[in-house]
Amino acid sequence: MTRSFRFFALALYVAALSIVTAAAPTVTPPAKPIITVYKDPNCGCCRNWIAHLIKNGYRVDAKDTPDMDQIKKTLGVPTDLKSCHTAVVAGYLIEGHVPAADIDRLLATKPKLKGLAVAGMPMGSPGMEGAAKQHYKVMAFNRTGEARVFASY
Ligand SMILES: [Cu+2]
Repeated sequence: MTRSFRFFALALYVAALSIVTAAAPTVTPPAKPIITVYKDPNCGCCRNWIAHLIKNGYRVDAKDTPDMDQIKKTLGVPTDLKSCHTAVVAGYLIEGHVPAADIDRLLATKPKLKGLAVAGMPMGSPGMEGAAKQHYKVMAFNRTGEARVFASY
């Protein structure tokens, strides 16, 4: 084996090794942010929605309060989009039974919005599972309360 061939073989080996290293993926997904959820202590569907969030990788800071109307007023939930719980994540408001997938999309695209809402408590939305299923819309609203459809189910 000539000296230059040995050097060439070594260089090849090093190159192959670095390709293998680069190809090995780091599979740790980025942690999802904490969602603060304000809810009435007696609200069962609120607890079910929290379970849905946790199942989808969110960390939840649940805050019980007997005066949800005051919370909604303070945070600025549009009157016609009110539901049971009100949540805050990464500066966005999440009102009602919004699916985790829509929160994922909101946080991935970071649109100029105040938040998302599912008005009322439609059957079949996350946390409102049961025999009956209603069609419902996830609305995106801005600071002035203007809303448009973000997703339909
Ligand atoms: Cu509810």
